Amino acid sequence: MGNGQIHAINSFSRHKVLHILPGSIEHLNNVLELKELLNLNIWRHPRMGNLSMDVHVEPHKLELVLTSLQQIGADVRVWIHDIQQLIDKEQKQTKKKDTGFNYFAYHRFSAIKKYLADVVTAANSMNNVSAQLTTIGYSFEFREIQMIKVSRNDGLSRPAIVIDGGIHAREWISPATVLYFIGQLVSGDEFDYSSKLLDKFDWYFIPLLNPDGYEYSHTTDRLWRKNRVNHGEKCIGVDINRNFGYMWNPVNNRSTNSCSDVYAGPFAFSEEESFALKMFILNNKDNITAYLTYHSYGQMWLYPWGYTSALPTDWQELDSAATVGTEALESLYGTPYLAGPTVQNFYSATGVSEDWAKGVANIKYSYTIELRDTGSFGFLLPQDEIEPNCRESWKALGEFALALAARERYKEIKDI
Ligand code: 0X9
Ligand code: ZN
Repeated sequence: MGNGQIHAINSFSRHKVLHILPGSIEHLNNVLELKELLNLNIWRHPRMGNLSMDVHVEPHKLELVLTSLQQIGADVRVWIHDIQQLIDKEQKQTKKKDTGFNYFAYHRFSAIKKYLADVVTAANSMNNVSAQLTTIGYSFEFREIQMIKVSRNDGLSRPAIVIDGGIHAREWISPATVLYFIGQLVSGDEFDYSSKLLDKFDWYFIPLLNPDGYEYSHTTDRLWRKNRVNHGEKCIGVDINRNFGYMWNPVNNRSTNSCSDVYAGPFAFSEEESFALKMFILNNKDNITAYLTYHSYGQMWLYPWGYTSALPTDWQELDSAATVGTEALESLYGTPYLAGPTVQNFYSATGVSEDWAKGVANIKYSYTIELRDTGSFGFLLPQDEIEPNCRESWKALGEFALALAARERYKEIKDI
């Protein structure tokens, strides 16, 4: 694969995702050793209290993996039989719409760029909303990293909520969700949140933080995760969500292998994408109440810390606000979401944006949100799930933000 061309059709044909359930920590360690040895790609990591994981296995490794798992004594189920079949299914399901932007399809970088420009034009013809587009940085391949600010146009400054998407290239549902949020806020929404949300907050969206990786996942390798930087090392790409400068790559947890999917980079903020977000946030940090970074998959609303099982002192406030979000989300279609601390519910990782936003930029309400699903399709979420995913996520965001606004008001009243 490579050279920016469309990858060979059926390049993931007969590739499987195995759902592995080790019976004990010892089994788990054996499975993780096997994963290192055979260079397998983990789609979903084990966590405290749930040792199961989803692992991508290429056809030529399958037999060896299955016999090794049998020897280890770990339970295994074939979760996805043929990754390529899901990729084909995902591509086919674009709903045709006659006019305007189709929120319920996955789009390329250029279409997203055009959409954002159109939003600005549309907002400028309204009399109570303003949308401003800025480029907060350029990727390694020189694509714009765009940020759109949506606010009332009365010249007042309000507490800000910052939302990003697309840190990980293959998680296509993430930018799709953030684009939907922008549309709802600017043009109005079915739940009547937009007007209230604009009265309470200034909104900053970076829908596609990793444009190079995203394009590569469209043209060449659907399962690409990192950016496309070339640091002159063996392999291309850094995991932007390991590159933030808080607890960056501590010695006991080093990911110095450039070929790893979670390579942390040569130094903290070595990457244009993480650096751009850092500069924007630091320049505005006193106004920012919440930072939400959208990923997939797992259906979770997670708060710090991501690097340790310790909790921040104000974790209960973060927990109750997250729960407002997940309960609102579930009320629409009953999609189960878990609200909780990252390490207890997921796995620990260092240099993640959620930790940096709280630990360094001091943003109180910092969350990683893992969108649909729980593994049936994983990163290859079919396009017919975009709409329900977006509607429920918007409901969650609306209720969450209104709950924060109510708290802020309570604080102001107390301060008087
Ligand atoms: O590993 C990540 O960067 C995030 N998950 S994903 O499957 N979208 O790649 C999670 C980041 C949250 N923090 C920690 N897990 N520590
Ligand atoms: Zn992710």
